[in-house]
Amino acid sequence: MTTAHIDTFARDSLPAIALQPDFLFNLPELQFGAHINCATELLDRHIREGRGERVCIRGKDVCWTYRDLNDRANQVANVLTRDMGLVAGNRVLLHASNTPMMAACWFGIVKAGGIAVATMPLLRAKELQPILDIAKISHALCEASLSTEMGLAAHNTPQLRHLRHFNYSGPDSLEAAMERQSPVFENVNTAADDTCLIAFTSGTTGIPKATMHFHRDVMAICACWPGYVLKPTPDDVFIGSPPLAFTFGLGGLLLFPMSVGASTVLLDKAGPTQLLDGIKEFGATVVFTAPTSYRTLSARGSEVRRTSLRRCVSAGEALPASTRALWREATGIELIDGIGATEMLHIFISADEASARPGATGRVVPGYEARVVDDDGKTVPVGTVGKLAVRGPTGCRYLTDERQKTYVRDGWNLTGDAYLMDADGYFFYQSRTDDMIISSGYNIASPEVEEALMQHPSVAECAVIGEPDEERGQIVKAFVALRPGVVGDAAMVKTLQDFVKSVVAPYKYPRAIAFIDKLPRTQTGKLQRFKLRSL
Ligand code: 3UK
Repeated sequence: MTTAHIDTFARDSLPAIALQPDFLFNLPELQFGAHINCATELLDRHIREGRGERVCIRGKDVCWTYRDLNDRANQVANVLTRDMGLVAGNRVLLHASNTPMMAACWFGIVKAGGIAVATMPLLRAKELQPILDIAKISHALCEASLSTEMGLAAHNTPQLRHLRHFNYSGPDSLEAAMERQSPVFENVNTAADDTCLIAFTSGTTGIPKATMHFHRDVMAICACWPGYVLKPTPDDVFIGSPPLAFTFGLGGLLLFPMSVGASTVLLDKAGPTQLLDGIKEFGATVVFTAPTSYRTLSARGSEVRRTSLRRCVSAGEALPASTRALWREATGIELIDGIGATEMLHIFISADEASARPGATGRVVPGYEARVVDDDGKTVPVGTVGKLAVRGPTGCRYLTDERQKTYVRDGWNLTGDAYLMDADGYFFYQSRTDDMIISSGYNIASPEVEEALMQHPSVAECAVIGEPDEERGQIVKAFVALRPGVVGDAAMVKTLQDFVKSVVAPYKYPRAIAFIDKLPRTQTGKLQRFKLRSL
C-alpha cells in the first residue's frame, strides 16, 4: 500500500512486524481496500448519500448537521494545510474538553492526513510535555480556556511550531482563521494502514505509552462491536461522559454514532448530574459512562425511567454485579458491559442486554478471538483463572517502546487482566494481573472483596489492596467510603468484616479496613490502587 504520508515519522516508529500482534479480518465487514480515509467514510459519505441535513452533533447552544460539521472540518483542514504548513503524517495535538469544535478539529486533522493526538482536558503542562516529545508534535489546536497549561508545555518544546486556540472569538482564534477559508477540501487519500491517531494510555504509573491506530482500525471498531452488540439506529441520540481523548469516548461519542448516521451530544462537563440533565434535555437514547457513574445515578432511577434512554454502556473498569442489579432495579434497563483497551482501540468482549450475565463481562465480540492463558501462553482449562489474551482486526502498536514485548506475545495481545472463561464462553473479570492478592497462600482477587463490601448498605464506594504482612505475605486491606451519615468506627469495621465473611469465603475478609472520603481515580475514572498502597 502506498502511504500518503510525507512525514513518515509514525510509519518509521511502528514496532517490527515480528513484535506486532496478529491481525484478523474474518468478517465480511472487515474487507478493506488499500486506501481509506476514515473521515471520508464517517463524515463526507453521509453528505454524498443525501443525509447532509440530518443532525450530527449537539452541544451547549450548538446544533450541527452533518453538512455543518463537514464544512467546519474542511475549514480546519484548510487552516492546517494553508496557514499552518501541515503536511500529511504530521502529528497534531488536540487539547480540549468534549465540544463540537473539538470534533470539527479531529475530523479536520484526519481529512488533511494528519495524526490526531487528543489529550485529556485536565492535563497539566508537566503531563502534556512528554506527550509532545514522544509523538514529536509539530502542531497544536487547543481550547482557549486550557491555554495556560498548553502555553507552559509549548514553551519548552521547540518542535511545536504552530499553536491555535478555539472556542473563543479573538482575531487570532482558529474560528477567525476558519472564516477566511473555504468549506471545501479534498480529503487526503490515505493508505488504509496510515496512522490517523495516536492515543496515550491512561496508564496509572510510569512513562505514558503511545498507541498507534490506522484509518483501517477506526473503520474496524465501527464494524465490530456496534453492529453486533450495541445495534444502534440512525435515530439514536448518543451521550456520555468519557473524554474524546480516551478511545472509549472517541468511539462511543463520535465514531460509532457517525458510522450509522445518528447524532451525538457532547458535554464539556459530564458528572452524573450534568449527564442526567443532558439525557433529559437532548432526549438521549444511548449513554456511555463508567460503573461508578451508574452507581451514583441509580439513586435517581425514577427520573431516568421518564427519559428516552434505551441503551446503557459501561466500560473502563469492571462492572460489579451489584451495580448491574442496582441499575436494572432502579431504571429497568440492563447494562451493556464491555472491556476495551487503548491498545485495542475499543471493546472486544461484551454482551448485549439479552445475553448479559451477572459478574461476566460477556463473550468475545465478532471479529475478535479471546482466550485465557498461563504464563507460557498455553490455554488453561475452562473455569481456570489466567491471563486474558486477545487478537482481532485491531491491536497493540506502541510507538518505539520496549513494552511492546510485554503487551504482545506470540501474536496475542495481553491486556494485563486476570480472567476466567466458563463453558459457555463467558469471560469473568478477576483483577488486573498485578492486583491479585496472595495471603497465606490463597489467591484473592481485589474486585471480589470489593463486590462483597459494596453489597452492604453503609458502603458508598470501596477499594481493596494487598498490604505487605510478615506472617501472611499480604493481607487484604479495604478502603471504604461510607454513605453520608454513617460513622466509621471500630464497630463499623467489625460489622463490615462479619458481613464479608457471610458473603464470600471467610479467608477473603479484609483484615484491615480504613475509612476515606473519596477513592483516588484517574481522569478516565479508573481506580488508582497504587495510590492507596502508598497511603
Ligand atoms: C480495564 C475493564 C473489566 C482492564 C477502554 C473501552 O478502559 C479502556 O482502556 P484503557 O487503556 O484501560 C484498559 C483496561 O481497563 N477495563 C476496561 N473495561 C473493563 N475491566 N471490565 C471492563 N468492562 O483492566 C483493561 O485492560 O484505559 C474501554 C473502550 C476503549 C477503552 N480504551
